[in-house]
Amino acid sequence: MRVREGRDRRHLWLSILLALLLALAGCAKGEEETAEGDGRTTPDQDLIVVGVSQIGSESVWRTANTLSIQETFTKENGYLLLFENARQKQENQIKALRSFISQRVDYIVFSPVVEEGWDTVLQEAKEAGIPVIVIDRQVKVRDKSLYVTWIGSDFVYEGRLAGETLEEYLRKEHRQQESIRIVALLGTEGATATIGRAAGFASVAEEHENWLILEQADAEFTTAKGQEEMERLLKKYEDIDVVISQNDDMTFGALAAIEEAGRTAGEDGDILVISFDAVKNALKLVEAGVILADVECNPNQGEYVEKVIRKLERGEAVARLYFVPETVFTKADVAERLLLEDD
Ligand code: GZL
Ligand code: ZN
Repeated sequence: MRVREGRDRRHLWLSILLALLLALAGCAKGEEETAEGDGRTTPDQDLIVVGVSQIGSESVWRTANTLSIQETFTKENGYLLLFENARQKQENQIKALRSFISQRVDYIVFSPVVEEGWDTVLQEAKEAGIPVIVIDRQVKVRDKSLYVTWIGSDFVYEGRLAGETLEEYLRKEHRQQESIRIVALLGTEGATATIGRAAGFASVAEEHENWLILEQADAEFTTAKGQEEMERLLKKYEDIDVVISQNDDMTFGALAAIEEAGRTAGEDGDILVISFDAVKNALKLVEAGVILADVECNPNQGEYVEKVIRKLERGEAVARLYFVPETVFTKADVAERLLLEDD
């Protein structure tokens, strides 16, 4: 999809809008805006306009994901970023995408809160000639040409990593025969992370007839719901051996509920907790032996999106999907990542 021809058409009135904004802000320095730092100047009308619709701010992971976008799409790097937070609502994302289309941005980037319901608005973006890059979670659309590429995590692989780490631990503890009673805290229903992580873990669990998944509770990726659902599960099942919690925010809530119920989490406790996202405060709990394992979910997608946009700007082909690199952390290997994250 040739992008450059469309730019001039779209940019005439955008730079008028921009000049107006700058004039209003009293900092209009005419066309040439000198970027601080490397002294490179990017005339406003040459900025690549990127409209980003972010799901919300439901989790520590999401905050890191937003930061990686905002740190990448700066004026110094040659971008004008239009950033919209949808507060977890699909209709807010669709509104944001429509506003990007009417503002004739150069690129649309978004993380879809759920997989279904995007065909119409993405068809409108296609008709407007605006390339769409999907990040993080995925969309289910009939016409695959409605987006250029998807960048994110291999969630099924993440789920398998959780299962294999539990397998490894139980083998080391000679608990392969014991009945292992498992509950799961699921993220947003219909989200790719939720679907993939559950499928990946199930593909390992089904290899062990002594593993019993008692219940999978919807806890929406938040701490509050994680605590609420864990309290309910602890009351309902007196013997829970393992909690598979699909993100660290729900894990923080679950740990509070476990403590409140007078139980203990961790290798020396009676409930093993496996989590996802590997945010810094959770990795500290891995190091302390409270969380058995934390599957990383790499939030730093901004730089990958930028590489794709640069390729599109050069008229180069891009792949249909890019998996970001990630691993799983246990007590044995969490120290070096924590050292790296130390500011
Ligand atoms: C995963 C992302 C999930 C995180 C949660 O890529 O979609 O959404 O695991 C976040 O923390 O809410
Ligand atoms: Zn048991």
